[in-house]
Amino acid sequence: MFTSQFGVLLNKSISGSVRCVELANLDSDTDMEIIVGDGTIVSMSCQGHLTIFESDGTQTWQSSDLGKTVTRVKAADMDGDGNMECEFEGYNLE
Ligand SMILES: [Ca+2]
Ligand SMILES: [Ca+2]
Repeated sequence: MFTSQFGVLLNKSISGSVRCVELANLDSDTDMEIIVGDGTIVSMSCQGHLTIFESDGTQTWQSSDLGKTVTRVKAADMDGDGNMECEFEGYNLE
């Protein structure tokens, strides 16, 4: 299953350089979603996004520019309400 999902990822392009990947079942169906954090340095400042793909490779969501290079992303039900949350870490050059 994981080999197939990463195979899908390798055939996708993302605006920035891929920095981190998380697999999580965000919508509680039968498939894992793929959460990708990216980052790019533009004019001595960092840009980055979180992008979510379905397990078949369909992009379903992308954040606006987070103003950081995303270095870590984690998905979990952090408040115990049954819905998944995502947290990320990132850095800028300042
Ligand atoms: Ca799912
Ligand atoms: Ca939750």
